[in-house]
Amino acid sequence: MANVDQVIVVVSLTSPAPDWNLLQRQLVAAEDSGLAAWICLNKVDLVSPDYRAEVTGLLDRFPYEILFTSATRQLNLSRLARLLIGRSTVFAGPSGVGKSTLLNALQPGLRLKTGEISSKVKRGRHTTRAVELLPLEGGGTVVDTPGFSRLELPDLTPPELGSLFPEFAPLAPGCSFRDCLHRAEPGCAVRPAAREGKINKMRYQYYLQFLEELTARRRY
Ligand SMILES: Nc1nc2c(ncn2[C@@H]2O[C@H](COP(=O)(O)OP(=O)(O)OP(=O)(O)O)[C@@H](O)[C@H]2O)c(=O)[nH]1
Ligand SMILES: [Mg+2]
Ligand SMILES: [Zn+2]
Repeated sequence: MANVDQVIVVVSLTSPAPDWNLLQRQLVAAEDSGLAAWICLNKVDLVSPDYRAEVTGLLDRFPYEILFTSATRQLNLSRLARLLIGRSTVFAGPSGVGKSTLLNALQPGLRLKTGEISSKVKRGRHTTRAVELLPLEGGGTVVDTPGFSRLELPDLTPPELGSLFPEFAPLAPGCSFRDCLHRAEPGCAVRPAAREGKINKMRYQYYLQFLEELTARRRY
């Protein structure tokens, strides 16, 4: 999308449950497009402090800022509001996570249509149908988008994929091989960092999975 500065990746803590795989794909896509990214963990009002702590642990050392919000209870929205001033921001994420509800909470005049969550499968019902460009009173633009549940990786070579994980950058010069893909190469500096928890383990696991996926495509 042209003229966009940043993306807020919205994840719902429950109903629907977080899709971490999709989150990682969105972050890779944002890096590939040169967009700054923030993670909004919404519906914090619906989960226990224990679950919140578990998620905080899972996302330990993520190289992106994480905001726990409740759109309906209007919790923790001020940081989000400040991020939007004077910039063009896309809100993206699965159907039903609360993208439109968040935008309405940030600027009630928007009156965006919001949907119900299906009681059976706990998913959204694709309430937002088209990309909507909305000017903000405080300056800036937000883009509300329809929810999606699958995202293909961009066409990347394996070294390009690694370059889209910003936490690898300070470590990679310590790898023995200059073209190290941080898989099982001897003298790799990234793999042990993930094992020791110096970089986020889940992200490293998804890196390996995405690497397999790109290799299987053999498009490069
Ligand atoms: N309890 C709670 N419910 C929320 C919160 N945010 C959104 N919801 C509810 O979740 C449902 C879906 O919200 P929407 O804003 O329509 O979700 P969306 O991400 O815009 O979904 P699509 O337009 O289908 O992509 C609505 O019933 C909202 O009231 C929240 O922070 N807490
Ligand atoms: Mg919506
Ligand atoms: Zn390496």
